[in-house]
Amino acid sequence: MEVRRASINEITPEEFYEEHWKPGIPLVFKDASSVWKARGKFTPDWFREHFAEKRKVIGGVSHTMGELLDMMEGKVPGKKLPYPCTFDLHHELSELLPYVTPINLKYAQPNWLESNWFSKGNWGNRVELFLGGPGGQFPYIHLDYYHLSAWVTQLYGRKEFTVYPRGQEKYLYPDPNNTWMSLIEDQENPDPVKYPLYKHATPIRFVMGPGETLYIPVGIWHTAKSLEPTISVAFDLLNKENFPLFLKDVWDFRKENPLKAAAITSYAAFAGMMCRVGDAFGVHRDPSRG
Ligand SMILES: O=C(O)CCC(=O)C(=O)O
Ligand SMILES: [Fe+2]
Repeated sequence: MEVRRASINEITPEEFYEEHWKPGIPLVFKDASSVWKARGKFTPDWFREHFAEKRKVIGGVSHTMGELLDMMEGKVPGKKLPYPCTFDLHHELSELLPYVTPINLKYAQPNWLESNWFSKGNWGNRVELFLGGPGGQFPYIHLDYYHLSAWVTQLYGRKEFTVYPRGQEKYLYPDPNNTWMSLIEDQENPDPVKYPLYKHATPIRFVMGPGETLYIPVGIWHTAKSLEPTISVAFDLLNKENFPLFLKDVWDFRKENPLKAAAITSYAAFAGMMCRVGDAFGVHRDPSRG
């Protein structure tokens, strides 16, 4: 299996919805990010110019953005930028939102995470800026939290992505306590004694460059590695197709506290129903969310 790469001239939002979103087939958009002002602008120097003093605590240590960028570019001897190093755009860097609007790139819609119903609370609904240094690898092969589909747009540098065709979780050793993450430690050379079934897996690896967006459907195991200094923005998508699995996670993640789980799951079920009605009426949602 190869991942299809398409330009916005080659696929309309409607075709995307039918051919990729509904059946859950990954796609690389070559240039959907052309609607974002971030395209071409997000470089380490631009971040230094505007946000050098912005602070982030990583592993209990407070760093400025300037220091993080220096680590990312290999300018601090002996210090690598931990991967992933992320900023939640809504809560930590909302100044950047105008540069990534509409977040949905005109393809990731309808997205119920744009709706007021899901704007409060923790549903995995984050828009995240990723900074990565050379060799920085996502810590585990995983499915995205809450069965959301993921959209990752590369804005600076190249990143290698690995996706696994649907149905291969039996070769990937999901952690029984966290069924969305694999137990495999060394993703490039899984231990054949500990993980004998991995040899049947057929990872699909490809490199994404600046401007490209990867759509990772629900249920597709994946991971990523920064090949050089990189800047990306990731957001998630929820709508009627992945809502049943999402709702199950809303319950499962809280079931130790059944009263709270029941209250929150009931709210989510109601919110989903309202979004379904909103879809039917073509309601306008906030394109700065996602
Ligand atoms: O860009 C990456 O490192 C992977 C992002 C990802 O898979 C995630 O945030 O869930
Ligand atoms: Fe992911």
